[in-house]
Amino acid sequence: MKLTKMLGLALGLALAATTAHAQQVTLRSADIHPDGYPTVEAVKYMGELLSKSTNGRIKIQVMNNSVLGSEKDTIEQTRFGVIDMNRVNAAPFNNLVPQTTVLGLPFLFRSTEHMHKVVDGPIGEEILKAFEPHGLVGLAYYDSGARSFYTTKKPIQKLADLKGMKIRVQQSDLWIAMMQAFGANPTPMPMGEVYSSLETGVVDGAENNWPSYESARHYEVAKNYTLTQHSLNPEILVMSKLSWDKLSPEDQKAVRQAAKESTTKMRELWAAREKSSEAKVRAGGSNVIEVNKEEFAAAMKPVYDKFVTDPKQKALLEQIQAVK
Ligand code: BDP
Repeated sequence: MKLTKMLGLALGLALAATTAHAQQVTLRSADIHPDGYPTVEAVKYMGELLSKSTNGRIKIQVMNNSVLGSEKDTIEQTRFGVIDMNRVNAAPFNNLVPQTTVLGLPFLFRSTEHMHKVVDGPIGEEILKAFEPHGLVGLAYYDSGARSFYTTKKPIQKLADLKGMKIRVQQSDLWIAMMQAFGANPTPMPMGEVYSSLETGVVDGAENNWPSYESARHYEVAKNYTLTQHSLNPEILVMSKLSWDKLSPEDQKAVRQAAKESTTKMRELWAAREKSSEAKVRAGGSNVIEVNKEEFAAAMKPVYDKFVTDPKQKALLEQIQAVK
């Protein structure tokens, strides 16, 4: 065989191999939440869209219920390509991708609408791009509502009640500093350990949105839910850069498109779940407490001083605040 013919044959085989490879892909996506939780259902929906747009070539397998580990662990596995996709709250990304920190700042967003405008616009885009140097591709933001405190024994009725209380926080320096500014004693731990920690008194309380408070059954052991609504930190859907790089540019486009469309679905699912979770915990006997949020917000200056330091961050914060 002539060399050129041999080369042609080899090239042909190689191409066939890549096409065959590109033909069937199942992306494994991690989530700590159970079936039916909006984030889980939104990624499943994204999988349906993606399967449709690629004629069944690319599928998503959602591996939820923490089967792949805690959020911190799955973030590492996603960076190393062991997991292809991951839906995690912005907080556990804070230390790895500092640009995400701004999203969780206490009392930053005036409303869900304000948060949507920020993440849907150029600021949101810029923060998603910041994942790439860390082995991750930012795909979409999902709603996570407002986070509020809940406690097992002493109800929080005013800021001073938090003094010295052991409060579980997500594994993020921002969240540790925030709890300190509230006067509490922060105890960082993965979500999966919170129920038993509340039950056994390792912590006096935690904080989360209505759906997580309900679905993780924390309301069974921490009956006082205080509506501080201190942060509207969104969820973020990412893909492993290693998995991403294996896709053709067209398939990457299809993934982005499906992720984007799933956001709309997520917002509908979220709005409904917030209501049903709230109704469920109220019916379950939770003591829901209204507070003067201004008093809590006024204590947050040290958090802003610590995390918004350089001129770039200050400018970003001002841009966010200026979004109408
Ligand atoms: C929930 C988020 C989840 C976080 C959890 C937590 O959906 O990603 O892990 O809070 O507090 O609202 O750890």
